[in-house]
Amino acid sequence: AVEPKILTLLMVVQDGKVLLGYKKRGFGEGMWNGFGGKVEPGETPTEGALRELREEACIDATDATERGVVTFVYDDKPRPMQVHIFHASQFTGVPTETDEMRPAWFDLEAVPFDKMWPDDELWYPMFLAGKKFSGTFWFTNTTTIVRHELREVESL
Ligand code: 6U4
Ligand code: NA
Ligand code: NA
Repeated sequence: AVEPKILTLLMVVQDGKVLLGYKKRGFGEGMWNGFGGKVEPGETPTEGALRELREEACIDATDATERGVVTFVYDDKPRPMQVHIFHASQFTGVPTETDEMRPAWFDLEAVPFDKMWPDDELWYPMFLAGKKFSGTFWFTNTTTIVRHELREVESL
């Protein structure tokens, strides 16, 4: 089996809003998403998630917890992506636009799912309810889900 690439995704949720970033370049360009990227050699997923948040939004999360592990299999990518998904509600600093991301707060009732990865609409309900979850999504043409598995888990 091909080893997956390990990536992170972190959403800050505070006062009934979620902080997302408009991805200005690279994979997922033109969509809103949490902050994240590839975990580097020698880093834990938590360390990678906090570093990517700092690089992309200029803030430091102080209470990040892992909530999900989701694998994305893209028909046009040689390796699946295993994404460790984190929740935070507290941070220091001021969310600031970077070369990669333009941050904005969205009401939890108005998350822009039509401008996000299509899997997000499926796992956000569990994420926002404070549940832990695990799953796999298989894609064709980069953004069309052909099959998925998703379940709540006791621990990750
Ligand atoms: P470099 O190449 O270093 O600038 P890096 O920031 O390390 O990039 P990037 O931005 O390519 O990595 O990482 C992709 C981001 O997109 C990660 O946060 C994971 C996330 N992602 C990938 N597929 C996704 C999907 N189907 N749904 C989702 N997030 C996804 O919500
Ligand atoms: Na990134
Ligand atoms: Na990176």
